[in-house]
Amino acid sequence: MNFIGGCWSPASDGQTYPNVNPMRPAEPAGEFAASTPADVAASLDAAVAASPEWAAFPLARRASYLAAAADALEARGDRVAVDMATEMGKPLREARGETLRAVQILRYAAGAAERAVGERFEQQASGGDVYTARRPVGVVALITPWNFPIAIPTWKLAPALVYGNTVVLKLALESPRTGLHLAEAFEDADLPAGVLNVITGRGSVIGPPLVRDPRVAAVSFTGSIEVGHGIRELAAARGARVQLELGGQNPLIVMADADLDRAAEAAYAGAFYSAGQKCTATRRIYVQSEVYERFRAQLLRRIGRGVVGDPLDPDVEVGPVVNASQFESILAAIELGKREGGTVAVGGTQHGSMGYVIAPTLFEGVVDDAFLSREEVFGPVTSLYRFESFDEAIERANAVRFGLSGAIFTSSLTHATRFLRVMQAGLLHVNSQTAGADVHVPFGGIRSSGFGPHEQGQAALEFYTDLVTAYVDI
Ligand code: UN1
Repeated sequence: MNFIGGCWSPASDGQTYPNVNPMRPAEPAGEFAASTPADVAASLDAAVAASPEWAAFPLARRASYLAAAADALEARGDRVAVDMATEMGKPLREARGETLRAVQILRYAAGAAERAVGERFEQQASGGDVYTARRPVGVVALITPWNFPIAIPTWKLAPALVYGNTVVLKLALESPRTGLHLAEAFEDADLPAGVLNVITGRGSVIGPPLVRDPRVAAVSFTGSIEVGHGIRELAAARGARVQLELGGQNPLIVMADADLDRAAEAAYAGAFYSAGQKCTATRRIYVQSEVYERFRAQLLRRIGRGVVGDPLDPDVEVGPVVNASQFESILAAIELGKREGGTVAVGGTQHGSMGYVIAPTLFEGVVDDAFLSREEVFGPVTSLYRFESFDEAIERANAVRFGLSGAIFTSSLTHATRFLRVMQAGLLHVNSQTAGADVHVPFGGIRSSGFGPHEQGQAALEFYTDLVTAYVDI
């Protein structure tokens, strides 16, 4: 069911689609509304109608709904995590963490009521006040992916709502059940009808009418470059604001002076947690020649110890990928990696015989212009490269069109500092893995990894508000 205007309703024509459990594809996993352009129109009608009253509430009153929704989401946290593991395969331990992150995001956004929303100056001529203020942009459309099915919808809608916008949230086709928990949490919080509207269904059917509608002032999207660029074109054509979070091809550099235990653990987690289905996942691992063999052995041992399989098993670290087509395309990319001269050090095939589980896969000997070195393979696949000098590592790490995240392991202040100056990425990590995001700081990429203001932290204010400057004389 969709959540539109405070009510639960089926798609306008009653159509549904089946959801698939990637660990047990043969078992039914629920039916969800296959929304139509008419459902988009209804949700926009509701968002437009709710907008003036919501925008006029004091910030602290809007924040109180977010705080209440955080409590409601926390109370249903276990169910959210199980639904997430079931419908998109994220292992329970990470699914729990992601749910807590969503709760934290709501609480952080609620705290906006206690933070500055502008700056005060003195006018040059009169000495009177001149200050900046922020206004909601109006109705915003949020188009979200399946790989962080609760955190990403939350990090878009929390700032959108607290700063006074009303929302139409389109959930990913593959993970509707998880996202609908958010609608339920806001319903429990007694959010006024129409402030948050949540719809499910196919992006190709409901995305274009949503993005094209002149009532939508801003569109925030996380997903693939191809879809993102299409959205940007549609939105830009009518002058709407647009924010895109796209892919990554994130490097991890291991210097000879690094703590190799920590580096190997970070490589494992960065490449294989969530089955590598994070735009921040580690796709390339550059290791300095002197420690290459030692690091390789350590990483292989870690992979050997890794627990792979059913995402509902609380010990499992790597579960299935999201669906059959991702499974096929990741296996095809592995074959291409081999044809292009790479060797598989471990993995490379399905793990076991159940579900869409791919064994954590480590390549070696992949050349710099190979597909695996340049493009994003959204699965548990990473490659090891050997380098001699720091400058060489940086040059090769930067030789892709993406710029989301990058990490270095080193004990040298010089290497760390130089890395922080020249690594082409929006998220820089010294001695931590490429993935992960704190809720109170900006998140986003440069180059082809993103477009528009970054998300989260104070950066979210930029996207979800208009800036005005007020001159006041007496
Ligand atoms: C994280 O690394 O924990 O879609 C967050 C993605 C990113 C979020 C990554 N937008 O994978």
